[in-house]
Amino acid sequence: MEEGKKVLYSAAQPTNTLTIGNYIGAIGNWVKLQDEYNCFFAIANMHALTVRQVPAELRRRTLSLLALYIACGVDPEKCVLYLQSHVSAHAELCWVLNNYTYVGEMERMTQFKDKSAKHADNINMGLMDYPVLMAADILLYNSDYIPVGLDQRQHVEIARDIAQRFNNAYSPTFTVPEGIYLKVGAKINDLLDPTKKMSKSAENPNGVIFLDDDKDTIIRKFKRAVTDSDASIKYDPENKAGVSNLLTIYSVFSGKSIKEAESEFAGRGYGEFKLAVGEAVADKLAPIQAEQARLLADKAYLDGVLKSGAERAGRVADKTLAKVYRKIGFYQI
Ligand code: AQP
Repeated sequence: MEEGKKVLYSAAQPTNTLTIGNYIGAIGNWVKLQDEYNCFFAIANMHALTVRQVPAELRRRTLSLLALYIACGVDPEKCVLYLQSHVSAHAELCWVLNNYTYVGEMERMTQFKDKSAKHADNINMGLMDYPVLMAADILLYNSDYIPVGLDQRQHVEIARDIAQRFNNAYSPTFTVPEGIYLKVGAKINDLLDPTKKMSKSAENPNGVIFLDDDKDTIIRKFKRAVTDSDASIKYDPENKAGVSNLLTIYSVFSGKSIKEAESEFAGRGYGEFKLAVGEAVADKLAPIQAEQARLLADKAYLDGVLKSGAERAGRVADKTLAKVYRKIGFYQI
């Protein structure tokens, strides 16, 4: 950890293959921030448990996600990369913070409502408690900034509330974190329903570009993307959700601004535009996929990254937890 640098925290769940939404809203952005901040990036397997997982798949996806982080350019020498369940302080602080969080607040969370509707046969306590565990994740590291997609904004806000509530009840303990949201790409939408967030557990995979999709699949999915009948390639999320979503994706993957992309495609047809978006995405993902496969063949290296990450994260987290235990009156020997 470098003195004087602010702390940045983020995570992704090993719940399915990640999507370009996760790449744009999270991992790709982390890479740009890793030099400026002391970064902690977790694989949130405890969060993943809130919906049913197949154990062998969860194990496999954990390493796959770690390899993906590194393949995307997150550097384990610069950042602390670790598995959430390797640092027991997450569960312990979550339990403490549960007592400073109200049931009504959790019932109002959009993600809880959405996931309860989607998994009506399994509305478990973990699903409801997800934001408190996320608050524990963030607060353990005295994080200043949380770069996440817009879908997580409500959870960052509740983490701030919980931190302030605890600080007021005792004395300043936690840094009150701030969310960082991208100007372009904070919410990538589904290709077939461009008013809805692109999600890795979407029912119809044709609206979702997974980071392990091959070029043909990517092009096919973009060809089918829903647009409109207006035939103009302009950024207007209110009235042209599909085209605006495609422009956003193109802008991130080509490195051009939205304005530049609009001029490039002025007067051209949707078919040509969709093909160009698909090609830009496929060209960027191919080397990431190759590097991920190379890393996955070196399990000893990946285990080493996790081991060192758990030690580095654990040191910081345990210190914060000890402080909390002292303040709330847990007897220590
Ligand atoms: N569509 C998106 N656009 C921009 N950012 C997104 N993120 C997710 N989807 C988009 C951001 O990715 C980070 C990690 O997400 P996560 O693994 O915690 O999963 P999630 O937010 O629950 O995303 P999914 O894809 O919808 O997963 P499932 O289907 O498993 O619930 C977060 O920073 C998130 O904001």
